[in-house]
Amino acid sequence: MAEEWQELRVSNDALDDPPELRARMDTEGYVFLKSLFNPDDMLSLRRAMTEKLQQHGWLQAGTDPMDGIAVIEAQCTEGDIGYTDVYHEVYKLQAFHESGHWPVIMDTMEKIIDAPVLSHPMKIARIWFPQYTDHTTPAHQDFVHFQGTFDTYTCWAPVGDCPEELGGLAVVSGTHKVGKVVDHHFSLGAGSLVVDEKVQEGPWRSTNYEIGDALLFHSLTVHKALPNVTAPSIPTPAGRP
Ligand SMILES: O=C(O)CCC(=O)C(=O)O
Ligand SMILES: [Fe+2]
Repeated sequence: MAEEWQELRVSNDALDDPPELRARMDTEGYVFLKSLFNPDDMLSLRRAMTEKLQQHGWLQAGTDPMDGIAVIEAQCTEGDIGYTDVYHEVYKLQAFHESGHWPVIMDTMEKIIDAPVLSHPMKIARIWFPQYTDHTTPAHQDFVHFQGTFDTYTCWAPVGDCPEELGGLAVVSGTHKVGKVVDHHFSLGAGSLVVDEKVQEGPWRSTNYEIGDALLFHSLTVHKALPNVTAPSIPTPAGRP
């Protein structure tokens, strides 16, 4: 059953106005930008990642890895040995780590924070099996996982179109203003921690993401993934071009 959410505010109108971008991050705890990344760059990354997934048995042999057709029997999650083995194959890709240094994201973050940017060494790939919804990433603040300084921002970007049913990211606007780490407790799902209580009531904001879109948010902004409810045998859309 689909979850309720409202559309993210699109901030492309403020791309040439850094103080306005900064004001939106300060007020809402996120900045959502359509087509920030070059879709060709994202598609090359998608190919490199999905080829690894196919070589290691998570995507059906003989299909185009770009279609992302899962082997449903291979379902596994963070914490399982089998998950880590394949995750590490993706994590070894230089192109994956380089994506966190692409000039467009460095420049955009510099506009938002009005200071030099350091790309955090910890990149995360979120690779999730269809209809494995007990393990959908629960509501959390990223500071819990990254630590360091609250002045840390996440860029979440899909390597293909990511309509609602594929389980894109959702945020609760303004939740970073709490100014601290709120209590979390154990949960199934990526990261294994969920925020306690009220904040989970939302309202949640998300969108039908397209390749190239980027959601930037503060380390204290509460966010989660929507469940991936797609049928395993349906190709997932790679997106433009
Ligand atoms: O895409 C997802 O499943 C959620 C990613 C996320 O919030 C995280 O990795 O911290
Ligand atoms: Fe997160």
